[in-house]
Amino acid sequence: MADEQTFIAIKPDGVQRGLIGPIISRFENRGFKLVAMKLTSPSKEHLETHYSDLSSKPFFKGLVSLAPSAPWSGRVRTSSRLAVPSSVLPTPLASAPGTIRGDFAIDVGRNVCHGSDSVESAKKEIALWFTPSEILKWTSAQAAWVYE
Ligand code: YYY
Ligand code: MG
Repeated sequence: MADEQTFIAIKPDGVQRGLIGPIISRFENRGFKLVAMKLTSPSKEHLETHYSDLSSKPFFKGLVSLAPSAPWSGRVRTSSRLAVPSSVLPTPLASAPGTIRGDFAIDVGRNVCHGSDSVESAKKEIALWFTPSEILKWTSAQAAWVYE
């Protein structure tokens, strides 16, 4: 049974390219359960907090304006394989076909989505983007057909 939550953000390039639906479908199709979602235009300060671990990187200033973002109930390692965090494989070129970045992205600064890279960072990110009351508790009728 799912006992982890992950945080996925579709970035402005993903929104502009009309990929909200296709990206959400990837997670639904894999068996993830959506527990909260918002369409938002975060402040620079909010994004600086989200990406605080990257503050010394040369590309830090360019990381602005994320858009819709969502925590999903499922397994973080599975969600990472859907998105492929660039901390391990920085370029979409290195992302395998079949992953979101591997199918939809070419350049690292236009990699269409963010995905938490660990259970620990997912907890921090969900707390940064959502209040506890925004996270829905619901039972998916599919759960027994997704998890053994
Ligand atoms: O978690 P993930 O998004 O896969 O990568 P991070 O290493 O955390 O970097 C966050 C974000 O920064 C990445 O999605 C694009 C951007 N970025 C960049 O523009 N140029 C790089 N060389 C590395 C990362
Ligand atoms: Mg990261």
